[in-house]
Amino acid sequence: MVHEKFYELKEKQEALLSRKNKPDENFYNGIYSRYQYPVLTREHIPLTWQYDLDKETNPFFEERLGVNAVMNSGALYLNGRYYLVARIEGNDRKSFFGVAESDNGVDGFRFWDYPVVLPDTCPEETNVYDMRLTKHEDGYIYGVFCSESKDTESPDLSAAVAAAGIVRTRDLKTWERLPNLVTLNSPQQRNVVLHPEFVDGKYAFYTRPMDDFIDTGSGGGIGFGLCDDITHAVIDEEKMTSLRKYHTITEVKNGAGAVPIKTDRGWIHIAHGVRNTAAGLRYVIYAFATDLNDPAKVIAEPSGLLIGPRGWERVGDVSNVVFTNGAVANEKGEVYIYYAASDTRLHVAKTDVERLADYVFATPSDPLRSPDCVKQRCALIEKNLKLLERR
Ligand code: M1P
Repeated sequence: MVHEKFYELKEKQEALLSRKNKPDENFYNGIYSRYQYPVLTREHIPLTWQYDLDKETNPFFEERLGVNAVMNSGALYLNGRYYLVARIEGNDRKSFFGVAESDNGVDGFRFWDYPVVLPDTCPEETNVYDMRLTKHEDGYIYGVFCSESKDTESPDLSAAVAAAGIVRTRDLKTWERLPNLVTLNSPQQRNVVLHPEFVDGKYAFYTRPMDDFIDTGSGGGIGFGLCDDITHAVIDEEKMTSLRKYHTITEVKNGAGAVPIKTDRGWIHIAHGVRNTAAGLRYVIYAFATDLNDPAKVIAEPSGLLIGPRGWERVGDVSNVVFTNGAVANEKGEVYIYYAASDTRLHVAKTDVERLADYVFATPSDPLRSPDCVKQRCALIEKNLKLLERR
């Protein structure tokens, strides 16, 4: 017999799932609107994933397999629908993926009946997370994610190794696992993104070379590499694209985020940058553009952050973090940027291709020194005051 508590919780959850989301009227920057409510939280997880509904075996209706957080999600726009492959973290700290679907991209996301079951081909793999979904011109949808294993060479119990796992699918239901990406010059990789088009007839990846699991060490920023065969992906040379820079939002590290969006002015990338503070690492989202014919060549770099953690976004399991691994553009040119707050829940920001391109190409770049930043700001003020005087 189904426990009566299930129906009570189900009704509450239904209210949450059918709640309409609206732009937050208290936020304005002209670049995007932030939405009032998160699009996915732990409360969106089907009760059947967490509870044994049977009153006989679960008389107190206790959570048996709890979910701690729903966050960094790959995104895909397909045949008029919005799909998120969310990172779901169980109470046991292990992450896995679940597909949630909506018809408008800002609310009504519902998880499918089962989480994603990936082929279990790597016995040493302990944790998987942060899938980027690329609809590639070869016809497949690829998922590139972090595949984490224990570092068996180190006596430190926390020592781990990060690699880029690769899967592909045509329907987000059946997944084929391919061997992990091999980068000959970088011992570890995280935040790897597959470019949606062939470059010089090859598969192209944005990488994030790292010497260590947490510290990127000598890794200078976001890399870019080509490989002939995605079924045995090997990159022998990584060029650098968006660089880490002293006293900027990318000083400690950065990483590719969403699959780049193609515009007539260039590829727009939405990535993350990390700096250190007395309160720990602060993660923000930034944007840049690369050349249409050479997607490794940065052609526009607006100064500073695009999305920073604000208000309640600043608080969660890993506070002061916003992180994206999914954004989509639909046929109307609307852009939905899915970003997780503090490794706890997933939000959406909405803009459009024209507005985003204007931001990327018209925002001045970071002059890197306070005196030059003041000059930059004074030039803006002077222009504005002259304009106001003429009225
Ligand atoms: O905790 C913040 C983020 O930390 C990692 O990002 P990076 O590799 O740039 O440090 C990722 O593990 C990400 O999942 C997480 O949100």
